[in-house]
Amino acid sequence: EADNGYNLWLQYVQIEDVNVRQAYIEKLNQIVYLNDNETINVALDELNIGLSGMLGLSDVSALVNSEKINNESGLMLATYSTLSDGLKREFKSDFNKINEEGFIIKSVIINNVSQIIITGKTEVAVLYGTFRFLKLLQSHQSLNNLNIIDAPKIQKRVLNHWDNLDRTVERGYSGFSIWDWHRLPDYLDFRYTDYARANASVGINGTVLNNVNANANILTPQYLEKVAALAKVFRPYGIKVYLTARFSAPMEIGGLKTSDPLDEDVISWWKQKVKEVYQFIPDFGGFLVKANSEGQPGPQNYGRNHVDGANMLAEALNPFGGIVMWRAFVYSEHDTTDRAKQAYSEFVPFDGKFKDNVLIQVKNGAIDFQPREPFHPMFGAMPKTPLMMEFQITQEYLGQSTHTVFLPKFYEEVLKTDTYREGKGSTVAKVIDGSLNNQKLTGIAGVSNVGTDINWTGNVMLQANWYGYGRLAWNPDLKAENIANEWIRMTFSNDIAVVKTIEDILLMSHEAVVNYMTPFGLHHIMATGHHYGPGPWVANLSRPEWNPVYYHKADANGIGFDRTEKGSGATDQYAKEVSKEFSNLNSCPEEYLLWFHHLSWEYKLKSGVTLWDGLALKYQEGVNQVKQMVDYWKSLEGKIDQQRFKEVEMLLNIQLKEAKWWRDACLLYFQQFSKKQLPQGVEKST
Ligand code: GCW
Repeated sequence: EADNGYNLWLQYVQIEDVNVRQAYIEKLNQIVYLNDNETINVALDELNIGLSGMLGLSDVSALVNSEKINNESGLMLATYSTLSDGLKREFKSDFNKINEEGFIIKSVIINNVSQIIITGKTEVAVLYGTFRFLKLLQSHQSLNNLNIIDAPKIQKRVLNHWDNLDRTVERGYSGFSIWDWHRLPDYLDFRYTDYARANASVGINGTVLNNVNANANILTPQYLEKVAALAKVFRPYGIKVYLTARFSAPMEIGGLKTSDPLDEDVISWWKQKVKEVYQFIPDFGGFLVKANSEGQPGPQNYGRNHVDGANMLAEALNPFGGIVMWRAFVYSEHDTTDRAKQAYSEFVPFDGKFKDNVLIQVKNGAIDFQPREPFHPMFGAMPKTPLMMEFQITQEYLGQSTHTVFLPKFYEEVLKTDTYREGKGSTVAKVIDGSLNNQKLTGIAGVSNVGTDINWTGNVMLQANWYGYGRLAWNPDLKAENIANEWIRMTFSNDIAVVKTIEDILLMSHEAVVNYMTPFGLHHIMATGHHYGPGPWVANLSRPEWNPVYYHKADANGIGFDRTEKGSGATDQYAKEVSKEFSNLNSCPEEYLLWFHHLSWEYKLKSGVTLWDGLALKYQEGVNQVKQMVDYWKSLEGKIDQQRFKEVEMLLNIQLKEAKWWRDACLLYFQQFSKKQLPQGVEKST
């Protein structure tokens, strides 16, 4: 059989075991809904697709009614306000535990008949509960005595699309942009709805439609009309639309002579523009801005600063409830000592200066979405400013859509790291969910890996990264392992052997890629421009901090970037406990060794081998891990559909070939400096 992967984790294939199916069917004699609303309607649509698929029911809609419960056992969808007084009382303490988007799924007995109630304060909460309910069936769990109470810990759970208006996608490896601007607003591709379903199923509630490197055209009425059409499709699913705001828009599309954020005409131009946007899209979410970064215009072009720029936009959006997500990804060619220090130096002094509706969006690490980076020192360092996490779901530096890398494992690693900013236990997750400093506004962004490929992400295994990002955005304390488990059950199979095998592959994959690309804290040694494959030798680019040699600093004496006090001093940007840990060779985790230290080739690692030998062995370990992944995958033949089996098999084989390429290229290159033989156990170049 074939499965092209289009249905993501919303497969809803028929449950094979008749007994399991029958047990579910007996619980679902009717589906009652008490709110007549477009969001409840899409929840009912989803139940229809899900239950007819999984239970083989021919007419789910016949079960649906909007009347109060009679004596059939079944499912009831209702917001708090439509619940009976009795149920309101019964659920009171549960409702106290949830926010506007949280839901309750509970088994109750009404008139001697058992009912499952899905409720929440809003319709969207009920929709989220519906997806959770369907997940119970997707993963073959019991529907007895349900008592699930869950609510998102982060408010703005957003995808960032680096999609251009010509449908190319910057750093996108899954085809073209799914936004068909040419045929919008009147032609609504069915993908828009399925995209919304997928996002809502994991609780993603916002999407920035266009690239942060963009011109201002998206803000013209011609495009706003198209944006409004997309917003209309997404609205029932609780998804708000956001756009990037190019700082020079007042000049580019407004005919002004300046874009100075303190200029009266500029201020009123933006106010007018924002008003217009809200006429098209009344629930517009707000702007994402990349300013004074990699050539993008910004307030500094006029001698102003990030606060001037962000606050000017924030004031324009404020009357309508919109927010500004101002990116902290800045580095300048004028400061060449250590790019890793620049965002912190530029932003931290502004703590407390931004308006209430501004979030500062910070990449997980201080360089740029490397296979592994220590957490960005800004996390925890701006207690009076809401910081938003920016993860990259698309794999710019991680083998793009060819290599299988399960990113939730890495996201989890970052989120649970302790910043020590308010003492022990000040994890990055607590900075992001606002609990560390009592933030009123919280957010998280993931740079999307979605495109026009039939299976959305180019490689079905990477659907797990979209899914897992959403799950962690909902609850940054979730375990990657559990996320993998549920994703596999929904996407491939509940067969224990299949679940276990794919779980093993996913959970080892991130460490594998780090090992064969950038072990021991090496970073930014990818080929120039496209960032695919190795390129540690590149040394001639116009900006020094674009050259891989700037980052690894390999020479006859050793390798690594000294960021301790003897070096760039970047370690000082962390809380003193963390700074000490990273600066001191005895306590610095070996994962970050060469990120923070320049060490001789003879340096003794914890295992007792020299750095050179250890490095070579790590590259080999990465290759071995991919071999293992290939073997594990092969054992699935016949246990999952042929199409996805074959596709992933081919991709894993490419990954193996390229893991060797990485190992060989990097070791040959570094060997010129170390002048040492490869240790035993490392295969010779192929
Ligand atoms: O990761 C780098 C990418 C750029 C990207 C930039 C950014 C959108 O190479 O393609 O531009 O970061 O995050 O702004």
